[in-house]
Amino acid sequence: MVLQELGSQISKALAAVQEATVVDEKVLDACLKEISTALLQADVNIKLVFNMRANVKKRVDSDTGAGLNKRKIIEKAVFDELCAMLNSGAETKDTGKKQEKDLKKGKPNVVMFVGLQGSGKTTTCMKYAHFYKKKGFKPAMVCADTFRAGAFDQLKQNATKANIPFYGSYSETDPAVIAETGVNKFKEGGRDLIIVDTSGRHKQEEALFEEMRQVSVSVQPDLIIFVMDGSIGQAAFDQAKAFKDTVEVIQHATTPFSSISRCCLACFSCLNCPACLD
Ligand SMILES: Nc1nc2c(ncn2[C@@H]2O[C@H](COP(=O)(O)OP(=O)(O)OP(=O)(O)O)[C@@H](O)[C@H]2O)c(=O)[nH]1
Ligand SMILES: [Mg+2]
Repeated sequence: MVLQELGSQISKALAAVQEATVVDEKVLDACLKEISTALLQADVNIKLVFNMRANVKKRVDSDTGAGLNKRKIIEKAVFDELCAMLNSGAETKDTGKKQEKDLKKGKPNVVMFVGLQGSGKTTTCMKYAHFYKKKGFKPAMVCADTFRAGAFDQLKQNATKANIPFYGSYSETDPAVIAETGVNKFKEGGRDLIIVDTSGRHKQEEALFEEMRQVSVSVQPDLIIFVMDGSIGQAAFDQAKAFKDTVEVIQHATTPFSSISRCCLACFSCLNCPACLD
């Protein structure tokens, strides 16, 4: 819903440029003001909105020349800036190609999921496993959540339903030990996508952050994905930063996908971290 509204407000602002008899500074400013207001209402970080506005203006100023269609230039500049805002870090400057950590079939890719309590990590782990299974990978799941009672049962139930091998323990209390044992077991078993689900934690919970760091050290993940609940809005930024300062977060996922515009992607683009499963 939020995404739809945002899209139609941006389209409306661009349509006004198309309809203007003369496209001058005033028309461009009005268009950018409308787009900026829509983005701010969608909870996008103010710094990003400010940058978007400045970059569009800069591009329009430098690209406009005799014979060039100013309306098209504005439309393209806005489109590119919005893509860059949502995709920061996803494209390399020189090749324009996705800088995503490509998972390579036949080699054991270890992917660790981290995030706040209840943000959707376990659900996203399952979606991720299912997605890559369909692409021909051989996923396996490791439950390194010893914090929440029932976490292992939840993962076990979901993995069984999706027919994905899993590992966890009811007796071991150290998540780093479980994670390492599970990852080694699946590496030996020839699995090429080993997903490590971890406990939920908040940036003020130092011990839990230390635990997350230890899990990361024990499994040496190829990729760490931060999962956040899109409805937390601007608070996503501080949390994301705390996670990224502790472990090397490389991608992020927002749940549910429909709330994606509620700032989280924008906040994350500040951290130079693209979305997974896009
Ligand atoms: N609609 C919707 N619900 C979701 C989505 N992802 C997770 N949920 C729901 O959010 C709740 C928490 O999801 P979990 O995947 O267990 O979250 P978690 O981060 O693993 O939780 P903890 O392990 O307790 O930290 C569950 O009721 C899920 O069904 C999503 O993409 N869409
Ligand atoms: Mg969980």
